[in-house]
Amino acid sequence: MAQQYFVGDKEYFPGIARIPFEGRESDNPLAFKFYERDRLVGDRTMKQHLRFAVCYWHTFCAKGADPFGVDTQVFPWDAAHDPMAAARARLDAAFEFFTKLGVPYYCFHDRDMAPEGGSVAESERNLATLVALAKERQQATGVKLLWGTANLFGHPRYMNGAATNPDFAVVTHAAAQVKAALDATVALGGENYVFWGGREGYASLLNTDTRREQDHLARFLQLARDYGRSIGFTGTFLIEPKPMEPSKHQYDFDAQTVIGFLRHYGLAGDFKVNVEANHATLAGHSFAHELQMCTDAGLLGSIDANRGDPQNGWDTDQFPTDLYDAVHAMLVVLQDGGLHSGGLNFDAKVRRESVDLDDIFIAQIGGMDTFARALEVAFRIRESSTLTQRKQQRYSSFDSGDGALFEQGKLDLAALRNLAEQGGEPAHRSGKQEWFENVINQYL
Ligand code: XLS
Ligand code: CA
Ligand code: CA
Repeated sequence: MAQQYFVGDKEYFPGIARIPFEGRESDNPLAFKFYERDRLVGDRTMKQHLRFAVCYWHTFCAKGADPFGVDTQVFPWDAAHDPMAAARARLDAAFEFFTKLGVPYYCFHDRDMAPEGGSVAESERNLATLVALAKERQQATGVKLLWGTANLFGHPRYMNGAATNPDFAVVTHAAAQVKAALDATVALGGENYVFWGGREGYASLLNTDTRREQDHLARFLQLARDYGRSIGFTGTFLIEPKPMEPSKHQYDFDAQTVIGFLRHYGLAGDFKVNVEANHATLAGHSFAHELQMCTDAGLLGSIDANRGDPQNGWDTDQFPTDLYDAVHAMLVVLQDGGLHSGGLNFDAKVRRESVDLDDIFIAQIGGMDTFARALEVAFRIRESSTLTQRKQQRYSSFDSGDGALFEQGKLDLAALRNLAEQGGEPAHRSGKQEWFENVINQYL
């Protein structure tokens, strides 16, 4: 009997079987060209290196609406009128999708999985009911939770912020939601828990006490950390930076801002950073820059793999296709020793115009193939090119002699002055930027 890849009582993607690997010559849109799960790259398989995750929200909840138009997607799992029945159907569709695609992980917000109730207690019950079902589905399919989170931006009560809301009553509701989302994450064995503060910022400085709000944010994160640890969460808490949208300015602007914040408030031991590519470019950085800043700080937690559109100034959350960019990202990941307990979560959605049900498979396959190829290329660059060596060589004057003494803090400013006098004008040394840039192309 053919293996069944759906776990509920209905198949939501009939006609689509488990996505096979067919290699780059294949013209089957529903096949991997580069991602071969069990293929070894160094001492780990592609699956172990890449730790792919599907995001629940864009994939099964977002239906193509934009500020100028209503939904364009019609999803079969939304047919039921009762929100809890629809949530159950969505869960079954989600696990069928994860299984057919062959991803090891997924990520979700509380409200993606279960509808908000009329009270705190009812919302908690709704979530707990769906979490129990998700646990069964995880056991049946082997799919695991990369991270859970709470949606602290959608409900109108959060219009002035959640943990940073000027009204304490709203802060308590945010706490209730995070508490329940942490319970859910622990129940599902989630490896990380994410805070993305879309409305933790301001629209106007004139009406905002930014100092108090940032203190409140830190206090809130401390309480969440303490609660999480008290219920047995041993994973990593992650902050996901984004400079703006929906707020004009978000406190978690970019990686370096978050790193400074975590260190300032004593949170760096439990929290790391979840870097999203599209948020990096919105902050005026590159994806690789954000990854590098986190790696340098020892705080790279996980990755939301997507891309923006350079001609649009907002968060388009498109699937990654730019190989050069992905190779650069994977070079940093490999430098960091891999993704550890993080993963590559495709926080990306198909376009409003992509309305066939197989489009979500095609999109996800494209993202996975991009990163599978990028992994191989980055691995080869590190193995066979002299890129890493040449980067180190640029700093060789600090490896011995006075340069080493400087690094060790054994020279004062006056001593440096005397060395300058003795040494005379330094020779011009080329940065060889174009050579470095060409190496990536050579290995593509
Ligand atoms: C929105 C964010 C969000 C987080 C999770 O821009 O990317 O989806 O990843 O709350
Ligand atoms: Ca985004
Ligand atoms: Ca994200």
